[in-house]
Amino acid sequence: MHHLEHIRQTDPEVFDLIVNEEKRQFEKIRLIPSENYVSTAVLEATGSVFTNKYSEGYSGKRYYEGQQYVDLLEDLANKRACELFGADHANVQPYSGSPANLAVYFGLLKPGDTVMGLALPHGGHLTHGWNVSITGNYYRSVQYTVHPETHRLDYDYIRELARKEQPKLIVAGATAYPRIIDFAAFRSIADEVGAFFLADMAHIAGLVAAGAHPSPVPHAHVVSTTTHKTLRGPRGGMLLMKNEVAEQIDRAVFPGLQGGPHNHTTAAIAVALKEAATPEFREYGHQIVKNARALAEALVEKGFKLITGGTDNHLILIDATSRGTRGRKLAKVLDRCGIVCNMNTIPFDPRKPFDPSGIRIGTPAITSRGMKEPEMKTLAGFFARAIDIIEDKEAQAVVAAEVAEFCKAFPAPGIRIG
Ligand code: DSN
Repeated sequence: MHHLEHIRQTDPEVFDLIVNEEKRQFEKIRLIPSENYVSTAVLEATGSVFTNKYSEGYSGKRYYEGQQYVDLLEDLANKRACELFGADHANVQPYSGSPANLAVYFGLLKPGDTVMGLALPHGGHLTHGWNVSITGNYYRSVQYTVHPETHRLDYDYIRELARKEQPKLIVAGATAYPRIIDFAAFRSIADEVGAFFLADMAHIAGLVAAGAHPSPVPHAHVVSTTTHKTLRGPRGGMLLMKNEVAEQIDRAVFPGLQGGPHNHTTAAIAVALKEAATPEFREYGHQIVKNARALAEALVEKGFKLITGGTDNHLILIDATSRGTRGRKLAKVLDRCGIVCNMNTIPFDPRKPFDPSGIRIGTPAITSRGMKEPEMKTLAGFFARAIDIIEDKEAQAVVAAEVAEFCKAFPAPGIRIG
């Protein structure tokens, strides 16, 4: 019997789409740094009957009856989150990273207050105060950039800017920054100007859990994260807080921003947190970084210019113009070659966001498949070939077939084919 037999019977159209997506995820080298493969256990929890239950409120204080198991589940997820990250207090109800960040703004600020975050084109996130986001509209947003020459965070400049602008909230964290973030420095800047410090560790949560990146938890008033990137859980969000801000922020999540929590997601977060507390996960987190370093070195050898010259974490930002192309074009050609990444702006990009200079790649998903340093050299070889055949769609299809063959040796967690 097929593992999706019930969907096959009920809805063959959706069945086909899921099966095709499984095949795509199995046959491609997935390098989008915010994506991963969850375990079958996480998938089962996501598909569990907890999806049937409404639970507005918090454990012991709900607005619906029938919470005998939901309360135990949410308590368990919160306890595991606190233990794994050494936090005072956790909230696993945010639907994803953006609502988690919004809850922090809503809980700690008044509209019009000044917030300071890393500009989106320099590797920040929409919800760190970018102008098209609610966070750049309802608040007075001051954006910092990376250093014009090193393309790294410049803590002296950020401190100066904070002194001048007097933010109520400073946000650290990134979606396209390949270096370690000094969270202690951010906290000292926040303390100097009397600001709250929010660390958004969505991209690196799994590295932090594994001890492969310094933790923001001891330093930040509140840490936000998604649960589905390096942490390898379901799509969801989570907040880790100091006790002093916990009540305000919990109230901002519910009833401030959200109704009922997604209990099936809570179940899967609990499973993922258990998995992330194992020695195997520690090894996984360190291997993500080793793979990223090996891939960065191999790409440099093939003539690709990397922003900051390399990486300390899971992510690499490539300046595609260094190989005579541009981000959008290279991302599309790589996709046709069976290698999936995304176009991305590079710091001080002269090109537009929908046709930027760079591409962003990362190693969380391929490391989940057991790829190691030798495979990173093979991957860099595929990148170089993609450049050589950039206008030749037939040759790109040949590479895609080779990539699919290469992937067969690396079972993908949660994917039941191959
Ligand atoms: N969209 C996520 C990413 O790809 O980095 C950030 O929210």
